[in-house]
Amino acid sequence: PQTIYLADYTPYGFIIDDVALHFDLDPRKTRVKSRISFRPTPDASDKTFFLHGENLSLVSAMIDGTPVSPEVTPQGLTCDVPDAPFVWEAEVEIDPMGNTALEGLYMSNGMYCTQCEAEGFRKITYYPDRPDVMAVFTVTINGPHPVLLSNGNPVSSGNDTAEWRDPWPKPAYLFALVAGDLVAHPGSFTTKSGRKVDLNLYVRPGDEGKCAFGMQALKDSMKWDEDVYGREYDLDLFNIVAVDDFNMGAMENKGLNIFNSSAVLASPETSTDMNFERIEAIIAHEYFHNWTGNRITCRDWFQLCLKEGLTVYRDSQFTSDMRSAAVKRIGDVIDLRARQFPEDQGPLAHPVRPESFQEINNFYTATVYEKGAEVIGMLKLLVGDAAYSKALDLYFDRHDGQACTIEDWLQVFEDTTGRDLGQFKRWYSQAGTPQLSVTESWDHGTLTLHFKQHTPASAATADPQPYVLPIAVGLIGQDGDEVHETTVLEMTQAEQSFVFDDLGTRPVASVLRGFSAPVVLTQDLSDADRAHLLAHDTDPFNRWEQGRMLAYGSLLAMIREGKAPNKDWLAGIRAVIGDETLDPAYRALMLGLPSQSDLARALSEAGDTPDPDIIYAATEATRAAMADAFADLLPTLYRRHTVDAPFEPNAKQAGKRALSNAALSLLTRNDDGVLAQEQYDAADNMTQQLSALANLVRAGRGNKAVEAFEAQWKADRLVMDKWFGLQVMEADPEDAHEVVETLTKHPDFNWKNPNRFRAVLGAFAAHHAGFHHASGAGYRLLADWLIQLDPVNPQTTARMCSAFQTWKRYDADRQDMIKAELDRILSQPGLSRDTTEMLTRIRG
Ligand code: BAL
Ligand code: ZN
Repeated sequence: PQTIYLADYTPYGFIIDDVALHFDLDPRKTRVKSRISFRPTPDASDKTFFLHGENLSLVSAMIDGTPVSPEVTPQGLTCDVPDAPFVWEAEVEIDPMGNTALEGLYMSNGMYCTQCEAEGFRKITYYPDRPDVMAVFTVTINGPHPVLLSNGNPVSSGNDTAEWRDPWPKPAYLFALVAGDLVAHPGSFTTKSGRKVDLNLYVRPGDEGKCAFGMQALKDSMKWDEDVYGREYDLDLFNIVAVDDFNMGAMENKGLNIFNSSAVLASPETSTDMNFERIEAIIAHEYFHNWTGNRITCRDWFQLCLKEGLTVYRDSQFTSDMRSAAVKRIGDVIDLRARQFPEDQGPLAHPVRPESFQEINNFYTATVYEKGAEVIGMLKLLVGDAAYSKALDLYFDRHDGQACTIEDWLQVFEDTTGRDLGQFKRWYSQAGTPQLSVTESWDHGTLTLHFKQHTPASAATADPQPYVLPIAVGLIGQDGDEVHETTVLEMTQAEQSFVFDDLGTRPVASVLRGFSAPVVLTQDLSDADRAHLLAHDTDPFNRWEQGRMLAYGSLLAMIREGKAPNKDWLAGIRAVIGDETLDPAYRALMLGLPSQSDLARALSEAGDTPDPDIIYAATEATRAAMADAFADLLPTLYRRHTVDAPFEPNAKQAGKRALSNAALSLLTRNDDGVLAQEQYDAADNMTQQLSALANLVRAGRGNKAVEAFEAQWKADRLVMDKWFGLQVMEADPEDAHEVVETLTKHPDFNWKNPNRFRAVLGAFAAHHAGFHHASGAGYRLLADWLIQLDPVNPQTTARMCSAFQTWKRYDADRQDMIKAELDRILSQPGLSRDTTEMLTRIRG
């Protein structure tokens, strides 16, 4: 496959003034007519007239009304064109029903829908399918469906026909079309300048009862973007459509967002508190793209982080404001370490702005999204809140309507603050997770912190140079009081020291507060100092972090030397979870442990070879020790935080449920599941029901509840995804691959549906000890399914290949078995470009 390089970017040779599309819908033979006004770009170096096009049957083509015969390849077409403005007209035929890759125009449960980002529009018609070509679209749709939607505002509609016009110039990746038998859940929002916007959430009949929460989240997002970023919505209408078959979470098409139904449909009976929070965040994310992505888009796909990093950052600010900032920050760091760190430390490492790719779909990664958001958080910390706001105002003023680069983005900060961001830019151009270490010296009231930073070389960055690191530090005195409030140190060298003086007695340094930079920190603190911070730190992130570091210490000592759990850590956690002045959601996080794959990463970072069985056993023994050490406290925690009031998906109730369910999971180890069964029988919401079910299955007495759950929820595909996933997640490592095999034979295992495939195979890949079973059965099973899915849906297959990215951590036998599976997949004839690129990079 061809590799595309950022360095090769050249502007397109033509400008498009206007696009008119006409669709005659048919499941197998949809006709698409296009009429596009082109004119040559003045001074363009490349005047080749090339239109992308894949899987299209060209019926006819004309230039200025005269038929032409373009040269057509599997990637697109070229044609001789006048050196003056001209009108291109073409008609193509496409097969939405046969489109199982879910890119372009496809069908899901009888409805038509589209996914054009990144390069799906070329499967709809011939077009310069690149984000820097922006145009105004008019769309007419003919088809026997009550609902016919496209971007922008409606122009007219009649029997089985509708016309739409989007006045905002946009790249083709933001095009959308939906047609089907859908029902609307309506709403409205009045913008700060008094314009009324009609809102609709379109769903399949039967899902009407799952719309209210999403609609409220949309209104909250619209208001928040006005209040915090001064951004107002710009059309008369905003539509969201829920679709069952969708590769991603959702898509920000202009005025017509299309959502994976799992990312928008919610009700107390069918959705957990975590689902509600995720749905609120994704609705916000897609809405926020209207300014950071749509009004200002990317010049090319290498700049993906320009819109994604910023929009993730914005949605995390929104969730922090709507819920608890501390809990959101801890959750984001857990997620970053679970998904981005392995990527950044393995064969798939790439800079936040990659410099080459074969298949752009493979770069919708945790690095581009989540590390991209961390980079923006650091920038804000370095320049301060006021300068950040000014820079953003300038960004929106200067670049509205443009397709931009990271250089444009950094320039607004340089112009606002007068800072030179040349070194900061390394966060965009270098791969790898920086390792930051800190040691201390103490001399008569003066504490000096000595920092060293080092970023390991990777395939993407051979010789990483030092970063600008904002390191937030505070000092906690021996009596537990803060003696120095948070200050942000700015580290720019490979080694650098910072001095704090006028201190009486030696304090404990609370370093990297709020996880102020995405690094791996090594701090030479004793367990006693960590316990002191766990008890007294005023920074909620670092307080949690010290508990986590003690947990790591305890677990790693058990894994390496068979030691018993650290009693001081257990005592420290006990004090925090029993402190009723603290937010229950925060205390629930304190009861969490590092995941088994995080432990494998920690062992591997320290030069050890992780044994998944030993890690599993140590985790289980530690959970048992927690259940024992907290035995007298858990029933009180459980009872006090069980919510009796009618279910509301707000942060307050959700936090209480999180704590009572965290208590339940330990209590179940002491009572064999009696309380879990009681909770299961009494549950009137999915948070309580699913948690009880998980505990029952884990306790080995879940058969009856698993059957009852299936009987109750058989008709609800989103709940059945949970049913499939839970049985995999809670399986004993010995049996996990057999559980997966059995589930894949279930009549409702519709493997072509990405949600269902991920529910089973994605959960299996995340089951550390089950997937890495010493027999290699897990590797074989996943490989078999990737081989089966690839011809049907390359994008989802390629994403799931990342399950193998950590293979070099493990022992020689496991490495050999994984390599054999990677080679077996790679040897399949006709393997997709997506999967080929991923596996070639992973294989190294
Ligand atoms: N743009 C693809 C989906 C998302 O990040 O919003
Ligand atoms: Zn996004």
